[in-house]
Amino acid sequence: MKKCAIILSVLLFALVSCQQRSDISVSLSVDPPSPTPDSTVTIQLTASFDVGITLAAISIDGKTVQSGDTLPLQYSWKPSEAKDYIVEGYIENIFGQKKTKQTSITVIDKTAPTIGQIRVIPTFPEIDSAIYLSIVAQDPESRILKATAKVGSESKQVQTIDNPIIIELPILRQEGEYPLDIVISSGDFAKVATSTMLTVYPNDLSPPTIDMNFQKSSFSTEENVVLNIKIEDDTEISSVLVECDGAEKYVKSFTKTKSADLSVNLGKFDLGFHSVSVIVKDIRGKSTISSGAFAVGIGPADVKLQIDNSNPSPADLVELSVQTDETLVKQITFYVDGTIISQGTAFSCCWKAVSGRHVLSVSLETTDGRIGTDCIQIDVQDNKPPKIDSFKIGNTQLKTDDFISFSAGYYGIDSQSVMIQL
Ligand SMILES: [Ca+2]
Ligand SMILES: [Ca+2]
Repeated sequence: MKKCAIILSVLLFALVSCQQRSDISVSLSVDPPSPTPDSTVTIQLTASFDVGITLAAISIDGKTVQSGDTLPLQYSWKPSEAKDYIVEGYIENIFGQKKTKQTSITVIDKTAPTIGQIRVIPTFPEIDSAIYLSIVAQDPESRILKATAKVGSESKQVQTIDNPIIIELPILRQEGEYPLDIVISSGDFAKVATSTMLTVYPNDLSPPTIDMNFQKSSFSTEENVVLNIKIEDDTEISSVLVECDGAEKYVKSFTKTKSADLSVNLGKFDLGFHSVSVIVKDIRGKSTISSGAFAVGIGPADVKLQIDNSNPSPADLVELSVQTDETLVKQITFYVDGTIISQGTAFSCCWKAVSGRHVLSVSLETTDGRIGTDCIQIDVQDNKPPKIDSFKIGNTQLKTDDFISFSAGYYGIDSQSVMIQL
């Protein structure tokens, strides 16, 4: 019996010595060899010599998923993602041998991705400018998706893990409608396609312009504040928004409009200064903001005096008239040299010119208690010749109410003695 044990040990030693010399080979088998996600994959680790195993392990992408001390070692795997995996088998035995075997498994996605939202960026793509597609696509089995976009005869392709997928389209040289074909794939056997139309617009080079002014420089608390706005764009105005003191007051949308003149009634405001902002957008998304301020219940009333004849002769009728943008006129008073010539609600009156220098003025009073004044100074010409009261030649005194005849001839008139009394 003892003899028998010795023979067995010698044989085992001889066998191990033989294996050590010839080296152990390790094998990994994968079934099925090309699995799909969520299918069951059987991975088996074997070795050409499986006596005296102290450690056997299977790892996938560097992470140990199964280990033991006997061979064959088997692991049932359900891959969730379609991609290439590195599977590694490892053994150690009592003889100090360590062996590794690696193989690659491609898990194939056979279900097509789904396409969600497709957006064109910018919303209004223009000729000769960059146009992008943003595609939301989902595939629970594949992280890497390939997208192909074909416009006309040109196509662009990207492969990415980003979502949404962004593709820069070819530059388009002419405005118009282009058929756009999109294919999203997660593998050779998993593709989805869709088609749409892409509209390319002419270039919009500038944001809208805004020209704004208030109906008047100052308003009363009883008055509606009116803002005049003139807007224009090189292609098309989309909307105008007016904000007062930060709050939206007026909004209007446009279609097929390049320019517009608006008179916006902003309503009544409290005493003080107020801010206004006008925001105009064009149809391509460019916008312009213009800001201003207006005063309520502050400042004099608006009044300007005008005359129809600035160089009158005596006895000419001169018309004095008032220009004002006030809407709450209470009383208008016209003066000549401080004397009232007209008072009431008439916007004009007449004055009969008299020679000399005069100051014509007007005072306008509003129902909310503001007063404005204006004046004009004029010189009325004296166009009548001087009146001669008496005329004396030598000892002869002439008067306007009698006359004397002189015979034709020369009379020694001394210039010193000629006296004209005016
Ligand atoms: Ca899939
Ligand atoms: Ca524009």
